[in-house]
Amino acid sequence: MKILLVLAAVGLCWAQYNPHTKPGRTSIVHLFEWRWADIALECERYLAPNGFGGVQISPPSENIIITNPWRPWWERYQPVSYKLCTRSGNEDEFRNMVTRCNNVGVHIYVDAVVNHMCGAGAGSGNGGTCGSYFNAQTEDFPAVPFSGWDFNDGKCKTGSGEIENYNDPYQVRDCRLVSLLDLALEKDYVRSKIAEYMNYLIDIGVAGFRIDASKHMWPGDMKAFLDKLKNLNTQWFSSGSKPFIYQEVIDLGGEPIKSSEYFGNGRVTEFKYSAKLGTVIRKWNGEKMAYLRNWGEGWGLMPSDKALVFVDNHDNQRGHGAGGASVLTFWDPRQYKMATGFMLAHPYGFTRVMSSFWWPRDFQNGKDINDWVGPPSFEDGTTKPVTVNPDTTCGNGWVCEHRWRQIRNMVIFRNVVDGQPFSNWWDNNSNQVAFGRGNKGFIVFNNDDWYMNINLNTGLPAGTYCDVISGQKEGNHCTGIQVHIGADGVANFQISNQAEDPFIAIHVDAKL
Ligand code: AAO
Repeated sequence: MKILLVLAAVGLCWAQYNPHTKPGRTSIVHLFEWRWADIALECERYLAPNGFGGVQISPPSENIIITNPWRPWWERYQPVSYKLCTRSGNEDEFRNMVTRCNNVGVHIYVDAVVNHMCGAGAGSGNGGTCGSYFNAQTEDFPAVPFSGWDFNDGKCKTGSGEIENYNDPYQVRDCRLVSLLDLALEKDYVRSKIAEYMNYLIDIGVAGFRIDASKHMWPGDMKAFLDKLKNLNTQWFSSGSKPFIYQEVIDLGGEPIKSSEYFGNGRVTEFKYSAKLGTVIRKWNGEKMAYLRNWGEGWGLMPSDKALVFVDNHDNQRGHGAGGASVLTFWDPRQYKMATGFMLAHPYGFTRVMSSFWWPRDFQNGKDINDWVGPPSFEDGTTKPVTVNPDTTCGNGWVCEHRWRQIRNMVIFRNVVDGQPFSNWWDNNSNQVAFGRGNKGFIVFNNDDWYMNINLNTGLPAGTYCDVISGQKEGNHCTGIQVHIGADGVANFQISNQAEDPFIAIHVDAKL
């Protein structure tokens, strides 16, 4: 019995579900393809003042430079070494970003690409973003170093060496994902090199990792390199803090590999959340918002304390990974804001907000032929800075969804209602729904095609509140709709189906 308890305690110690965001900060934002210099500025001028807990950054490790097509965003998922220079910046800029963000209480989460190196057809030369030599054909990466011994070629049993069938877990773990050279994670040497890379980042001060392509690694092999990780840097984190781990596993059901196999290592990306919430808000397949009453585990999603959730990610917003037409993105702003508002108001999961760049989307025969287009850049391929317009939106092709008033204010809403129970659900059996978070916040949606006029019990103290969707509280006045709550906690809500944003959100920090 004693031994069992000790084992259980050890298990809990290394499995990392806690994002270590500062108290009262409950979401992170993926600043996809941003430069380190811009992220440092954004932490100081925007993320910290608005209560964001952290930033998921694009992979910082040296990658191959691809020129055909011209500098696609996905070249960064083809590492050639673990040196820290990429289109986002060099190591000095990386360190500067981590320090400055941590100093204002915004933590950095690294996208770690450790399942593989570059594609088999990547050739050879000094074509990495730090100028490192590599040879994809001989599987030689001297800047790590990795050599042919460190890859899975012998282990993969398919004729092509590629993953041919997702119904065979051995192929998925031991063969190449879209020709990417598959590291032999059963080898202690390979595990040690990966841990060395991650520990280097931990020492610099990062708070955790998104682990790319986790489905393509055996959970036990991942545990082996995660067990080698240090505690977080005590300059910013309390002693004994372990890095936050969230594993990218696409499990929409229908394949033998399940997200649950990875729960022992940390959190897992919940792709069903993205696909299903999009379907509901779009009202496809007979779905309606009333069905969201038992959103979460009740919908077959993984346990809330294991889930990393999002409305869209950098893959599925452009048809990569488990794309699917139901996924909502900034291209459908009205529905996107509603979905993001719902996600941030609802207690399920740890939330990640997407922040994208614009690209010339062009559907031909149902497929976006420009799904590869990289971040806004100059002719020489360097990434353009993020500029900020007078109205606080971004320029230079950066979409900055996280700066949209409705989304930013819902990030704050989530912080205000943190720890409060899901309460006072109401629905009209169609697409008008409302719910609260204890006595701290309340949100109402009208996704029907008719006017909404309803008295609802909010659970909030009496008073006048400012809707943080149509506006916000500024000083002592409200730039948006005002909501009057009576002594009984009841308020009247009227939302036109024609409204720019057909939802209203109030919380105790926006009380007038
Ligand atoms: C590029 C080129 C390739 C070339 C390669 C090497 O596009 O043609 O062979 O370089 O030269 C990104 C890009 C890739 C890019 C790669 C490397 O997306 O296009 O390849 O960088 O530059 C799988 C993985 C998942 C992965 C996702 C894209 O399981 O881990 O594919 N995501 C991560 C990153 C991603 C990155 C990589 C991994 C690689 O986020 O940005 O790739 O580092 C099924 C499986 C999924 C599988 C998808 C797609 O999904 O379940 O596990 O994701 O297929 O293959 C229904 C099903 C759903 C199914 C889906 C699609 O929805 O319900 O389960 O259909 O069939």
